[in-house]
Amino acid sequence: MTVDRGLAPGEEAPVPWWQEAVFYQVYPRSFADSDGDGVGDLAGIRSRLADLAWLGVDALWISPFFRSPMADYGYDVSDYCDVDPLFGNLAEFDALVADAHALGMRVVIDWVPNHTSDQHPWFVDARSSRHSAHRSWYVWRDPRPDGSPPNNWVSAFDLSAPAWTFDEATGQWYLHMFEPAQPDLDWDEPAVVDAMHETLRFWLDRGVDGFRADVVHGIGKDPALPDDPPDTAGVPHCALNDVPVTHERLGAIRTLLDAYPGERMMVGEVFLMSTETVATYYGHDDELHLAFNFPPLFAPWLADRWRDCIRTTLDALGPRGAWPTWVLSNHDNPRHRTRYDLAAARAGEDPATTVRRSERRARAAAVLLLTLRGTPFVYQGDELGLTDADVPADRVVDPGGRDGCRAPIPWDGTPDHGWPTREGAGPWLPFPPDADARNRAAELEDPSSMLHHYRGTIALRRGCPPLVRGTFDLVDTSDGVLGYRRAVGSDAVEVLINFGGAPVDAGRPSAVGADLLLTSDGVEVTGSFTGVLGPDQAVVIRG
Ligand code: TEU
Repeated sequence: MTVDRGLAPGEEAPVPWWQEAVFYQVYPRSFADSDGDGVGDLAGIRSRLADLAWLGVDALWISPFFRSPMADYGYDVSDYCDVDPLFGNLAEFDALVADAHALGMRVVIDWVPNHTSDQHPWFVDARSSRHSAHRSWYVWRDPRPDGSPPNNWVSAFDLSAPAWTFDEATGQWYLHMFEPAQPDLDWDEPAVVDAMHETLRFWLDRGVDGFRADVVHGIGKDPALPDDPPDTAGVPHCALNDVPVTHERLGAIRTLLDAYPGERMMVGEVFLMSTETVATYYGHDDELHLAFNFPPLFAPWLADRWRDCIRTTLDALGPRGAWPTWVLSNHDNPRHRTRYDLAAARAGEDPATTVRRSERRARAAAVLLLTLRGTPFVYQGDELGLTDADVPADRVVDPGGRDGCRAPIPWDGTPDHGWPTREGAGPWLPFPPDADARNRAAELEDPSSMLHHYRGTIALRRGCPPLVRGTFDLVDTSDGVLGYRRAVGSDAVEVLINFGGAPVDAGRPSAVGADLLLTSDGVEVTGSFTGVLGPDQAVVIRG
């Protein structure tokens, strides 16, 4: 992937910060609580910035903290330009950004352009009458002759429910790809485009480094609102929506961002499962700077499947000069460690074996995430090796069944794990399993912990140009092993990952004797590679 930037021979192209950065996703409700109400907040995040700088991450993506009735825990925004009192206020946000910048970390915030809350004043006005000033800001349609919704689209969290809600008072249906409390904006209305651009400027002027744009491929919809094809029955419309006008709209957003100094960026959540299609949302370096790519988030822990994911990604993005992203976990899906363990159980692995392998697999996955070509996103708590919380039925709160991965971060081994709540009721969700032992304070004390493994791998990456921006080539290995070579000129490293639970000859005779730079199991890293990988072991060696 060589882009001609008109440089002198031997001169290295400057790389935008977001290509070199390790991002860390903060889900504010569950990160850290400063005021004892059991819900995390901005001051809580601010109090932990030094810990994140110590970990070595370069940028934070903070999930929504805007005013919201919390029907979807902040992804239902009722004021884009204010902080919900639950999380603090604008002054605390400014202080958070200033402190993060002083520590050398960028701050990227979530922007939710596809829908607002039904409590947003725009929608309150829109539904007040067919003739209201904001009626055209949302997608309203008459019922079909039999009274049914305008088309067959289904919503994201309840696949048996239409993506439409009938408004009795005004006699029309409104569109919502998610909850009824999240009406979709109509970006065909120029006033919506202007108003949403204003919300970007509001935060850019406050100094944010960029945005993670929620379901951003939804800002264009086919104006005819045709039925989804019958063979996609049961697939939410948000996983299918892909129309040309969205690209124009992203181009305008890119122009807006690029007009600001300081390389402001946008990483889009394009929730489409075809990586080839997702690639089109980068445009030709004139739409999204980055887009999430979800097949790896759902990929099982198998060497062949990962090889396919990597090939597909690099083949789809490479020709456009588009920079990949890698995600193993986020706030919408079971953590990868939980997914891999559940898949092993389903495949008949003995539970005692799973206990032994679980930590090793998660450690190898960290090496994979942090050494692929592209920008890695670490989800809060993955650096502690957390698994999902068991959430009893009477504590389930999320309409999308995603509470387990949103469990609060256990900061220490005290009974409240760093979440002293005023009424002693504890945080809004239960803690992940084993929080007495698996918490930040305990892992900080233990040099062999997952926390130190993440820190060490991030540090290795930072000091190793081939891992940050080098070329990428898959290499031949034995079965069950994934191997790749990263290089900048003659400076090269090789990454080898054993996806199996038994020692294996990696099938890389040429690598025998190479200097070991990192082993995922934390075993002595001085010395040279013997050619054999331990069970579930990843190694980085000099190429
Ligand atoms: O997610 C969009 C999305 O498509 C996923 O929620 C997907 O439907 C889900 O992972 C399937 O399990 C974004 C946010 O990340 C999510 O938290 C919000 O609930 C959603 O948009 C609506 O804003």
